[in-house]
Amino acid sequence: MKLDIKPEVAEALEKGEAVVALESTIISHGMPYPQNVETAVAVEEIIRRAGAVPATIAILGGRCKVGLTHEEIEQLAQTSDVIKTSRRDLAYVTARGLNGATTVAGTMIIAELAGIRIFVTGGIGGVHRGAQQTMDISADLSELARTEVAVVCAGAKSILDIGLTLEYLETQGVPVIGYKTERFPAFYSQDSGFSVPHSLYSAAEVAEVLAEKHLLGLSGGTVIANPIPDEHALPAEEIESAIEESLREAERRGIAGKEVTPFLLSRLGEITGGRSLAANIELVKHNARVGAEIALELAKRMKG
Ligand code: PSU
Ligand code: MN
Repeated sequence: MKLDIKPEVAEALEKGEAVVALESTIISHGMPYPQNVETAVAVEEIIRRAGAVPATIAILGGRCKVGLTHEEIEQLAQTSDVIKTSRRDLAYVTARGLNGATTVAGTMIIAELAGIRIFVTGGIGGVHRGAQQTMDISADLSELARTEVAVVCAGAKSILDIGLTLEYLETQGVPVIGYKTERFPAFYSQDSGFSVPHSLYSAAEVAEVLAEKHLLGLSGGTVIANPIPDEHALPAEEIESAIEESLREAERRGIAGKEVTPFLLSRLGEITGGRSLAANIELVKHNARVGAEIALELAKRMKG
């Protein structure tokens, strides 16, 4: 298998220490340069300072990399030949020796292969608005149904249909846990208007549920929904009007398939004058802190 686990990560996994996976589509397609590199590096640093080992995941020259060097992160952030890689793209990208930035789905697959159980990102993909017609439902959701990795995120962006996204996760049996909240967060704001089925109030409680799920032999992932800190949240009305404007533009320009999410993210950044990007960076950092804590608690349980 074309799997390269960075020595530092391999050693931590071997010893049963806390490791946190990170995705790379957020670097290549989710944020502009140079904020993408700065954020990727800062997030790794937060995880390290919390006492866990970060493992940013991507495909370079056809090899699945678990843990990147600073130069590799820079390469991903700057080159345009990086393919957004979800489940359907993975074998093509590795067989052809290409460079791929992994989505939530792609990252979960490689994290599971490496034996990593906790993964931190900004937001998961979901059921797009109008999916009744377009059938645009992110492969992240079906991955959550099958691959046993817990994803710490700030919910899903309201460029999506959050209600349908939650329905889909329920049908697929994916636990959605509100972290210190009873509301499902909407990425830039703390409340999507939907409640979460379950809430937990400490990293230890989350680790306990993940361990129990594993013991029960329940395959599939878990969504840990961690709202953006209040001081960094954007007013829901402001972001909603920016979202509607970007959605109309995407439709007018015939943007479809895997281009939709990157297009909407970059248009939102422009319309909000960078405020959506600033919020995005803060929520990812917050997720990193929480994800590291959960990974540490999980490691403790596995050892004890
Ligand atoms: N949501 C964000 N930022 C992102 C993404 C989603 O707020 O960068 C990326 C993630 O990598 C996610 C992917 O897995 O977009 C979903 O893309 P699609 O909707 O094409 O499945
Ligand atoms: Mn899609």
